[in-house]
Amino acid sequence: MANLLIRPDGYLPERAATPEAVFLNRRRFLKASGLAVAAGWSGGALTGCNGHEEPAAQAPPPATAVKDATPAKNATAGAYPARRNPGFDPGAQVTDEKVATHYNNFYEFTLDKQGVARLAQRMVTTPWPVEVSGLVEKPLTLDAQEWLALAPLEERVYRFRCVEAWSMVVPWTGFPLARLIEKVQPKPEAKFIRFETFGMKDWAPGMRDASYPWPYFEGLRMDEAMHPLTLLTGGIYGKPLPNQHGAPLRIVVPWKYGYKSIKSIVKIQFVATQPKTFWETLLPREYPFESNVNPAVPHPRWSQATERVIDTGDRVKTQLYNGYGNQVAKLYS
Ligand SMILES: Nc1nc2c(c(=O)[nH]1)N[C@H]1C(S)=C(S)[C@@H](COP(=O)(O)O)O[C@H]1N2
Ligand SMILES: [Mo]
Repeated sequence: MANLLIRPDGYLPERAATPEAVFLNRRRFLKASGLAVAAGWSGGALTGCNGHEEPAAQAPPPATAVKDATPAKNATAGAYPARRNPGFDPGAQVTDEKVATHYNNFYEFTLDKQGVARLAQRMVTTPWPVEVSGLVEKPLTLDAQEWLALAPLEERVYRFRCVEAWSMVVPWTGFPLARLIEKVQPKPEAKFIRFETFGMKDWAPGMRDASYPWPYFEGLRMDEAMHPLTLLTGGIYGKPLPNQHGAPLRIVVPWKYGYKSIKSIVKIQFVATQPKTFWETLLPREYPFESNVNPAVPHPRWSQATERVIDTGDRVKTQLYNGYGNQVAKLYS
């Protein structure tokens, strides 16, 4: 069991972290490990994000409620709920919180969307160093909560569309990724940004499946990353992100298919050439780098013309750029 307590490279030794946080985290972590072992892990082939969802997949949330992660005293303590920015209102009903928080894609844990919330409890998200490096004048590693204290947090209600043809409408808390980018001062040669998720196999049973190129990685063009809609995200539904939604820090790119919105980021690298991405590496024809939501371009194995709203079950028409064309179409003309 001892290896379960090893932290990712660069993590503070436990004695250097807030003792209360470490104690609480360790208790939560050990408890979660037991639960996770009991729940078991059935490794799978390439399914899920590259497999069409079952039409009747909607099930009620599990009876055992998942407690929200209790954040340690940190740089963003007291910042939630952040003020909602009325400029971001998709004019659609916000998805029921219980449904959204128990219907997750987070392959590091399991391909079972309803199983992610429970398994993800074993992640320890404080401290959480995030390295920002590569072609920048001022490379910097800060804790996720320090990065999130870089600019005022605000709440934005965004439409969110998974490539599997389901969708939700959720209030995220964060600020434009552009604020982080400005802080580190990219060099002119930096044309793309590469993002990477944690690599802790001991936390995440899904990572034992060696047919995936772990850790999860994604990328954006610099102009996409700088776009004001691209959100550096630390919260959802007025609270810090629960682990299953990508705690403690993720991005949300609302005009692209969900897999571009990488979770639980530990590394942000500025690079000169287009980086490979996790899904593109697996299936380049199905999950190209750009991956803008487009109802007119079917996935090779299913239509993208409509989507299922996860809480109501309504089937609605998918919109070009997920409804954000007014703001982003100019990036692609
Ligand atoms: N690290 C990591 N990030 C990820 C994924 C993942 O499996 N691992 N899944 C992606 C996919 S396919 C979707 S649809 C969204 C789901 O986000 P949510 O669970 O917060 O709704 O996360 C994306 N980010
Ligand atoms: Mo997805």
